[in-house]
Amino acid sequence: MSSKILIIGAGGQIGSELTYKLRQMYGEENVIATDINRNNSDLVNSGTFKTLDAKDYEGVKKCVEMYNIDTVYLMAAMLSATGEKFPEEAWNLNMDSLFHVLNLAKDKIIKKIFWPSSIAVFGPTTPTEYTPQYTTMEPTTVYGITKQVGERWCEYYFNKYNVDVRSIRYPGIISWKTMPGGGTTDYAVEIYHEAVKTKQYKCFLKEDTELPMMFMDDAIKATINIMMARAKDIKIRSSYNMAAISFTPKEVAESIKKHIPEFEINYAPDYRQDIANSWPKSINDSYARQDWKWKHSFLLEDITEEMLFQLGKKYSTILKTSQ
Ligand code: AKB
Repeated sequence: MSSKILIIGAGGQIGSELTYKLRQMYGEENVIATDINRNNSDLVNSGTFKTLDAKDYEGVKKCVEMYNIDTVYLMAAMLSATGEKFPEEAWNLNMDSLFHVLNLAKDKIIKKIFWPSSIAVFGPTTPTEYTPQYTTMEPTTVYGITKQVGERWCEYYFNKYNVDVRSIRYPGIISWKTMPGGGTTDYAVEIYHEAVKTKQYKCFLKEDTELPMMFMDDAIKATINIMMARAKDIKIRSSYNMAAISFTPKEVAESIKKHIPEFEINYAPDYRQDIANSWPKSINDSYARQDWKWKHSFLLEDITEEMLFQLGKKYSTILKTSQ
């Protein structure tokens, strides 16, 4: 029997691309996209879309029952930078939505859950180089706290109620279709947009801030692969470390300059610098590579080429249609 999938938070950076990919794989009628707002018009017009607040248990349950959903991808979350401005809202959104889907699975209304965690679960006392799966975790952001607590609950629901929940600790994700919103790693997307549009970028992190990053295609591949893996191969039920590459703002700028020599970057670090300083520089993801055969494909130069090519097309179309 084929899956009936619900994506909560489908309008966001990862949710939107996941929706497009899952629709290709399972058919448009089997993938229901939902979000609290209808801002992402490409997504809203691409298939079945419902307005849904991830915090509203009755709304989520109604949607699950209406469409006979068996699998939920819970992509709604308030990220690290915005979470620091609205700590209580971040806590409520990130925790309530997780409990709603965990409880639907506990009550056997759905069968399987994907819930993203993040490198934000780590903190300043975590070893920063090649951060291991099991290590000191003392996150200092509200977002990081919600992800760490969420991981504990996922493992608890698996152990206690046999809930099939699977999770990855995403690094910063780089993509060109939908903008990220409210994260500390967002600079690594904005920089490409500004390089194409204005050939200059003011970066909110220092030039030598190294963070783990990944291209969207790799992130989508990982998300789908962990969900397709056999349940017995998913040995970690909190969340898997997952890595691709690590780089600094200076390194991205240099890679952009190979294509746009006149590109200029300057640095004006703000409150997000402290968040970035508390996160790992690189991640050891050997468990993901071993258990469900995770393997990344895109390196920094591949990402730069693809981002500049796709954004070049996107902005020249916008320019043409506005003339
Ligand atoms: C953020 O910067 O908050 C996110 C993340 C690393 O989880 N992109």
